[in-house]
Amino acid sequence: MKTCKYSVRFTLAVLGVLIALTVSATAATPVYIFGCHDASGYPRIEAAEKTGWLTITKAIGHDPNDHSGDDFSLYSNRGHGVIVRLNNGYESDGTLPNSAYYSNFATRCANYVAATTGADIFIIGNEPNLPREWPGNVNGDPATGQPITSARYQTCYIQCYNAIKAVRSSAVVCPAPAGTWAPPYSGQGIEGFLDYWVNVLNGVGASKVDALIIHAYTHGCAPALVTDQTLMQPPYSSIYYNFQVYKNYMNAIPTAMRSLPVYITECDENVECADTGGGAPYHTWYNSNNGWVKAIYSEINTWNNTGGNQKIRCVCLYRYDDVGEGNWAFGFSGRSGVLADWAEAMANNYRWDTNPTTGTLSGNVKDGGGANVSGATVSTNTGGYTTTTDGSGNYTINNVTPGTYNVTASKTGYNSQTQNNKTVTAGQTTTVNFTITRQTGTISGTVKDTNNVAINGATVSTDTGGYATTTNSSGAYTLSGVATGTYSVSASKSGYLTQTNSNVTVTYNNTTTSNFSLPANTNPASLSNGSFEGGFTNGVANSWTQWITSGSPGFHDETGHIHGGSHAQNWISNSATHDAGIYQRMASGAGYTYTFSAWTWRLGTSSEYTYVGIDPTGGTNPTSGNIVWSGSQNSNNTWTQQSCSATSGSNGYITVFVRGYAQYPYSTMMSVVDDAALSYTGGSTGTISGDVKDSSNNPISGATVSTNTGGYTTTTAANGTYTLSNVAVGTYNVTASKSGYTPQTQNNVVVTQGNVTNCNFTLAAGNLASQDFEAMPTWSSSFDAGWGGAATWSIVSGGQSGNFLQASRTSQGSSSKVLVYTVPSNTNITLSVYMKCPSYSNSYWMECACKLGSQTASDFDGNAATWTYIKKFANDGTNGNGNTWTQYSVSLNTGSNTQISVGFKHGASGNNGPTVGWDTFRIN
Ligand SMILES: [Ca+2]
Ligand SMILES: [Ca+2]
Repeated sequence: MKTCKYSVRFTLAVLGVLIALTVSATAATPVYIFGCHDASGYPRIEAAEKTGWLTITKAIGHDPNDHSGDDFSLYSNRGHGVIVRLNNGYESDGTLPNSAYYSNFATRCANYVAATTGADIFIIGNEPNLPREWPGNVNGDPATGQPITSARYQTCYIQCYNAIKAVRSSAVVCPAPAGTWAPPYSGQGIEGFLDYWVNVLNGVGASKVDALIIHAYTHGCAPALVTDQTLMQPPYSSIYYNFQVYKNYMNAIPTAMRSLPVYITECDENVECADTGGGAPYHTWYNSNNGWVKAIYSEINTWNNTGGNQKIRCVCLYRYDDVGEGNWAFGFSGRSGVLADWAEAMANNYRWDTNPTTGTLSGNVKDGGGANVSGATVSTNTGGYTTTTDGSGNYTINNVTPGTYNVTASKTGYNSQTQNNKTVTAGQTTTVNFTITRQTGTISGTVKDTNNVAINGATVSTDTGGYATTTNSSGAYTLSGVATGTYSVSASKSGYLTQTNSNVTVTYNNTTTSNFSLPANTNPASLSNGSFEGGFTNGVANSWTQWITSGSPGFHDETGHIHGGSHAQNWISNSATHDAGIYQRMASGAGYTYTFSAWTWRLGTSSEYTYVGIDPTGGTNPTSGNIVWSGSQNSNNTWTQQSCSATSGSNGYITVFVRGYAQYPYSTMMSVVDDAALSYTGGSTGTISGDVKDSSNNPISGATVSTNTGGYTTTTAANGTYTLSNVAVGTYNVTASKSGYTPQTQNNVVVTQGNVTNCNFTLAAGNLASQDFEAMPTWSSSFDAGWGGAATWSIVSGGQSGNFLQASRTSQGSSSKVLVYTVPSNTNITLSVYMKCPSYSNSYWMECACKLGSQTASDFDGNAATWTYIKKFANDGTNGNGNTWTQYSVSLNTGSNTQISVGFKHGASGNNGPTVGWDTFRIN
């Protein structure tokens, strides 16, 4: 044997910028054979006007509680096929973990697949016959680490396959490719690479292999090496030394797997070709458009078009990203010659499906406003084809039998649309786009104050969708044409506190009533433009309104007689009497004692009088008896400051007045006012407001917010906000709480008169229920099967934390205990428990399971199939966990149930069984 080919892998945050979405994205199946290792090469494939294949390596570890995944829909939505290689880790971590953790790795693989969108082809590990892929290896020394024998690989693979299929039956799960040309490691029980690969396939069996993965290369960059027939030396004397090695693999595929898809996920020119002209780094890829890439794809295209050959769906060039190790560089993204060679190769329409029998339906769904609609169902009238749109409103249905279809897009809350007589042709994509319009309803109601008096001109608006209107003189409003859905509706008006009604649900063609009762504003009034420096409109200072009850004085911007600044307000009659002035109405809480003052100046005679006044009820009639006036002032040609005081009521407004009264018709009767001011004392209430969020910064609606004294309490709106108004001035401890969260209290929240104190909360998710087994719980029910003896249940020290629940027995039998917990309905919950169980050669079972509703231990014994296992150990299944405390969990939705039953079981047949333990049970 001349050289051994092996590949080195790296930890790569290839997709660190992608955000995991919960939308479903249909994986794509490109018809062309082009591709590369690493997702970032896709623009090159698109530049060739092709869709292609992207191989992506992920190190996912083996934490069974890690539920993270990836969103590859960026690529699948563009029609690219995504092949994800699932590694435990790299280098000494091993492509598979130590065999003690195969079960955990299988759970982690299933978790990853369940949380991943835009990909449906998954490879379990990589080149496991190579020592540098073994867990614990030191620099690939075969004397180190735990060898991944063919038998070990099969054990791990079958667990992974079963776990993945349980969460996504449509996933395509593939055994790892072999490390091509690797020697046998007889001392470690590792066969030659081809025997190893075939033994894995035969050992796993055709029922658990969905596709096949191959790695093939040349030993150099000459294009002739692609078809070179040189053979290796013994013991591999029938194996090709260059790319033709792929035929060794193809010819070795077990008969039962001869119809499966085959993917070549690594292919390069190998290190002998490194163009070392400039020294390190030594490139795997020779930077030349010498036809090597064209030869590779031509070779596979020839294979696919020959006789009944098993189709090879892609060759992914290894690798696009410009990464390396030591002196070696493996990427070709910076190799312009290789890129040109690849582009010219892709100009060929090499298809793996050389005789397509089906076509594709694809398109987009928008709403009437042109926005993409995700989650819309697109289906055909015949053939049963259906899918849902992704987060961008796009859909693709592959493998559609050619014919003519009526295609319908529909979604709850929308009027569906059908496009008739759409023709699907083999090997082609038929584009069918849709516009579906929202179904609408109406929200109507009234806005009144807390005295049940209509509020005219209040603004009513929704939190989303931009629906808004104002109330009429009866306080009534109607929002029509509102898209169906649930809204938070707010009513607001100056002088009042804004009120929000959450969870207002609009249904198709129906009217939903949402009424408001607005408390008056609690803040003190604030005077605007008291300096009269803020501009004039038609002679009247901005923010002020003129009033005239007799005569017809003219109002002007006074620039000659000024108390401060350069402007003042005047009103003048010539040889005529008048009673006139200006007023300003302001929102105000109740209980404030206001002092309104202004500097006044008069020209004329002693018959010209000025006054200032306050209407504490907010009226605008200058003759109202509600107005508290100052004394009069009639000193000529003199600035005097006049003032008055009044206490505001609960109308929500006060009005301040300035009056000039010309009693006799002298030649020029002129009043001037400047530097008006409003101050206050008193007021006795303020406001506490803020929001309640969870630890992910998402709003928590329906949380209760209350004070420790005074009885102030409210609940948060849909956006998590709350307002406690009319809170007596003082210091409070404010608590926010909601089921499922740990309550939080903010101490020493100070409320000052008329002011809003902000008080926000972040609530940590808390346990819905817990059982620490520090003492024997009060069991809801217990059961011992009639055919044997009872187990011994005890609380002993040495638990995962503190004490734990131990079960043992002195004879055969099956014993169950059940705890019933109260849970909220329609809520996603996770049950977790720590268990320990030794492996045991004779018949036994040790279980923890749950079932919604109030159930008995007898039901757990007799109807275990209707229970959901959190974990089960048995001699003929998962045989213990090394007697090591390990956490197991299961998640479910409570639906209409308000109780859940949790069962603990210990049994053995014909012997005593092992001694087992449970600890730290949680419902979150
Ligand atoms: Ca002024
Ligand atoms: Ca404990």
